[in-house]
Amino acid sequence: MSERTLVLVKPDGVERGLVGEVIGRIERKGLKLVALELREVGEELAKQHYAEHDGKPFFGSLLEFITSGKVLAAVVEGPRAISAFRQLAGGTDPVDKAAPGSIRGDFGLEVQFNLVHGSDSPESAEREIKLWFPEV
Ligand code: DAT
Ligand code: MG
Repeated sequence: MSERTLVLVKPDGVERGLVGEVIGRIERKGLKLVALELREVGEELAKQHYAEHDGKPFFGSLLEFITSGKVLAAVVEGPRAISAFRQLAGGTDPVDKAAPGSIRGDFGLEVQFNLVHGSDSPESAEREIKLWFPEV
């Protein structure tokens, strides 16, 4: 059974030229790109995307960061795509949680600058895909 997930290469990943690296890993895993767009993220979209973190101490800096530069947004599809991409990404903290071999484990150092986003559940995926790609 196929499912869809929302993937972002965040401003640090775009700035560092890691878009090709991330897309390459997604494709080599066997997942399919359904939609792909390089875009700037406004305050409103940022707030809605990260709504679950509203009120946490890092919420302000998270919004500032995600709106600080271009983001590559993608809808990715395949069997167990949500877990498959979360595994490719690695844990949230690139040093303590993300294993070497994962995107965050290979390229990240700080939790805020962890390069990629992937939806964490079917409910999140549906909500986030509607938010970023209402036409898909
Ligand atoms: P994930 O991106 O692995 O789903 P999350 O949803 O818990 O992680 O958090 C969203 C983003 O917020 C995360 O990618 C980086 C940032 N973040 C999380 N915890 C943080 C913390 N303790 N300090 C600073 N930024 C944090
Ligand atoms: Mg999350």
